[in-house]
Amino acid sequence: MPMLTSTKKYGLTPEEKAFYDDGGYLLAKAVFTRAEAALLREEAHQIARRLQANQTAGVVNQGWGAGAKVTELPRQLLHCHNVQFHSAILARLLTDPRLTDRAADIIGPNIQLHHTKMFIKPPEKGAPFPMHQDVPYFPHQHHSMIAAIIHFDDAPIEKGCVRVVPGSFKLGPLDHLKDGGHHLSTTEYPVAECTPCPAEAGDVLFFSYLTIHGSGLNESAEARTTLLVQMRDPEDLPIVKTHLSRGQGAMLRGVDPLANHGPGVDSAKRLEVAP
Ligand SMILES: O=C(O)CCC(=O)C(=O)O
Repeated sequence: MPMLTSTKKYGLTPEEKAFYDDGGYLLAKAVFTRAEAALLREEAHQIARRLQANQTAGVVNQGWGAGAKVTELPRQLLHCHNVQFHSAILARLLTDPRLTDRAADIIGPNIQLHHTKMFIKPPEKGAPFPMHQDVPYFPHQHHSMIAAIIHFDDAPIEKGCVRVVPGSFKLGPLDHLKDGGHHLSTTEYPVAECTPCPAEAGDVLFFSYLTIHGSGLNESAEARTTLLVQMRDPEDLPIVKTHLSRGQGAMLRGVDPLANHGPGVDSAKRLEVAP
């Protein structure tokens, strides 16, 4: 296939699509090869090493304060937003049709970047995330927003793989507690009782920003390395001016029918409440 084409080659199978439509999540297997995942993993760890050498604020933290409600053990997270500004390999990954063609079967033909977030959950203390929806962080008019978590190494249960509540997107936006990250009650939604999505290097977990998700502590001897790509239909406007980031509004697939239209020329500033 030529490099520059808009022809769709890598859609979801009808079974995968039906699974997503029912559950609001899908673990797509072997989207990238193990060799590619190993390369991406090294790239991610190099970014983390550079940021640490530069003493970049916030690169190593404890994760959400509310992680303390999930475990009393020490918690640590290596974290970097906007990785596409750190590495061309990671920039290229965002428009790879193996990712975006599958996302198009969920969002539609046009896919716009909201933000990227790399997480390295270090061995033995990789921070957990209490169960939550992503919608409170960046609510949109039509709820087209999805996350794709690309796994750069294996993420079995003991590594603190992502967990979900199947079908929970049907509940719509829920009220969240706001202490230490927007999250749901840890007694109502205990992480350990939610459905685990153990993944292998190269797998991609897609889920709606309405799907309740979270993850446990990485208790294993190896880091868990992932890149989360949050993306939306460019015609689905934010209803709150919040969570802006560098690169927001970049097109990953298709076109932006609203480009240079409306109150902001720059799509990252096109944040006014939809009419
Ligand atoms: O990567 C994880 O373990 C969960 C991340 C997550 O829930 C989030 O960033 O909203």
